[in-house]
Amino acid sequence: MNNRLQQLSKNGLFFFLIATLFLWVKSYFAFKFSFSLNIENNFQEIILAIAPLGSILFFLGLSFLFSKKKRMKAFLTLYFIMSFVLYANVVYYRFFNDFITIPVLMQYKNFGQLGGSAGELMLTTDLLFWLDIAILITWAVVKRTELNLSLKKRTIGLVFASAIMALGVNLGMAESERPQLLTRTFDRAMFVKLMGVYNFHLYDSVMTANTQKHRVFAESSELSEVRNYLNSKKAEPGEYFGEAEGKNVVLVSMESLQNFVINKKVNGKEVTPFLNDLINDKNSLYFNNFYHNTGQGKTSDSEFIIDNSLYGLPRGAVFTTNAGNELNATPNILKEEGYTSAVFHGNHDSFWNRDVMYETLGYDRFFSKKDYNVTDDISVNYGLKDIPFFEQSIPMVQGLEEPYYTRFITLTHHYPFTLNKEEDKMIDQTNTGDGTVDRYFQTARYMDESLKKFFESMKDADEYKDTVFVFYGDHYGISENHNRAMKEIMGTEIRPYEHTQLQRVPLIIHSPGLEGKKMETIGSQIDLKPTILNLLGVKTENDIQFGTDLLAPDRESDAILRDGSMITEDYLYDGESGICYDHDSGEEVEGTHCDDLKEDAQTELNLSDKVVYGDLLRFKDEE
Ligand code: GP9
Ligand code: MN
Repeated sequence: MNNRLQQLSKNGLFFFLIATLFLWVKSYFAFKFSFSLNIENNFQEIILAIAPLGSILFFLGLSFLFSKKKRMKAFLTLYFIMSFVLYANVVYYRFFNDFITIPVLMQYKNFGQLGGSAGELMLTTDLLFWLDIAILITWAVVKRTELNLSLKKRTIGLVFASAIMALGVNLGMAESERPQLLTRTFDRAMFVKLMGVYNFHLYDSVMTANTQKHRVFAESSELSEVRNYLNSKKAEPGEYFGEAEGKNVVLVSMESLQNFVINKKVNGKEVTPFLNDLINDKNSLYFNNFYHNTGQGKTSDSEFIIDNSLYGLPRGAVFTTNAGNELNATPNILKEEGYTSAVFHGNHDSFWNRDVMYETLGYDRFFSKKDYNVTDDISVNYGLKDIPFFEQSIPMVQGLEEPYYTRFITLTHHYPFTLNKEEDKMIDQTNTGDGTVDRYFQTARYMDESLKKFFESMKDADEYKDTVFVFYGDHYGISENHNRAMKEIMGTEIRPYEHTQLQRVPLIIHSPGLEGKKMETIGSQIDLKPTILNLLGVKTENDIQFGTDLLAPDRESDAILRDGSMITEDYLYDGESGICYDHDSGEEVEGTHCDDLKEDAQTELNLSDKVVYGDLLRFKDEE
């Protein structure tokens, strides 16, 4: 037996496999106990265990590319680097509750924060992280002469084949658990949970390189091109300019709320009684033809679009891909006017890279999950339920210095639209047989109730009279996959025409003293920044912004959606199918009627993408 062990200890393959096992187990334990990844089921548990294997085999396998003489050193160095990456994340996580990314590494100011406390963040038990390395080094030194990593070519091939297989299995399982994990890049915690920390860094590197590539080749002349285009679509602000000067701004992002639920009844009951009343209030402006422009970045896209009047990107979420850009967002603009800015949201702060992006946008405060008292009892789905969310937010708003610019992001009315308490179910579900659609109205009703309570509390807290409220839907909640049930709900076939019209989201601007009316102008989220700034009396005419003030009398009444659709008073062009419709009748018309719309939409989207990809606003002062 002893002899056998002696023999094995000289065997390079055995050494390689034991090292792999060490690193695998260590990574798994770190993932499981050093990060709070919120494992929801056994399947996720299995994914978590499998996740590190592929990259470990692959990276350690790279040592075979070195000459036999240098191979052991290369192997131990690679092993050390991977351990270091893991450990660095563990320490970083203790402080930031997040994972290291390359853009963050480059922003040393983040590490400045960590600087002094790095020592405190290391624990004695962390020595365990280095135990395996000590064993491997000792092993390699003791057996120096006999132990080497010269494996047969076939074995090496097998190592790489296993790496690829493990990676493939991991990817397949991850995609089935969270479709579009790679393309949408929504959440680092989610990514690490499903793909492990090593793959995360690989992915982050590719993403960063991609962003940098665009940026490096951009030139300041491109910004002039954009400006020329924008000059041609300027609109003079009208009588509402300065109507809300010096007031607080409260934006409420209404999760997944589409405009078709407004004034809709389900089983005889209103879905959004509060919003329906608010719309009819004499101090409310209601926009009936207001579209969302979001793409894969969903809520975060809507935030980006609204604060910058730039479009989100055709792929991925601009919050994650371009968080390092120079921007000219509303919070920064209003800072000059003496405003404080804050975002309130009951999910954890790294979701959609918000913690990083909000700094770029110029927010002073981000009240996220860690600032709220979040227990299972008052959570559902992604996090804190809307009613307790607003309840707990009130003292936080009261603590802000006035005037303030704030956004409250609701969460409960999010796919899959579930509620866990009978008392939260204020109306019955519909019964189309499509669960998503049927539950949709119930969670919408719950959110509406939370808005009503919020509104009342703001009045009680004396935060109402000097405030402009902007309630808007962030994006659609019901996708094309539910057209059958939606036909039943809407009483009409869902063709591309109806589908595009379903991209309308509610927009209500309310403030005591404001002259209310119903607005038929066609617009979209891209128009909110100039609308809000003009209401506050802040001139924006020289800003790079793709939207126009929705209250400007001479504005072009139109909307461009991220998929290339465009809606004008005359026509509706659906970007996905390429079909052209008469706007009012909804009848399909000759495609040539929409040639201009198609081209205009493409031009505008491309120019906006150029600004974002090229980080063109950094050239603002050079022009
Ligand atoms: C998550 C919330 C929902 O924090 O904003 O995100 P979504 O999936 O709608 O983009
Ligand atoms: Mn959303």
